[in-house]
Amino acid sequence: MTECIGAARAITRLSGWTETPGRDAITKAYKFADFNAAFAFMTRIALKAEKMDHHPEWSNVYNKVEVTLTTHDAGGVTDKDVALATFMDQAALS
Ligand code: H2B
Repeated sequence: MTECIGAARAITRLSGWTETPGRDAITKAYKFADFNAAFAFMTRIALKAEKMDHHPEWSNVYNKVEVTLTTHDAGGVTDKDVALATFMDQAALS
């Protein structure tokens, strides 16, 4: 149903995202003022991910959140990943 567009194409539509080495996925590292800001970001993204039924691979260390997006069901990057990445970038600004 959801077609792979590939990481190379996806990152041309985004800012600050790179191709994840060794797999069809995209990665970005966000840095916030402190842990509180990082976790607030993650909370907003978690609610959106549930609504989309599309979930990030991510990790948090203090004020940093490292995110990898791919569509597991499709075996690579799809428009869903671009949509979630775009939402994340907007959420990180506010
Ligand atoms: N998230 C991501 N990133 N890729 C998927 O393929 C995916 C998902 N599939 N969240 C969803 C959940 C699927 O496993 C459930 C059953 O709808």
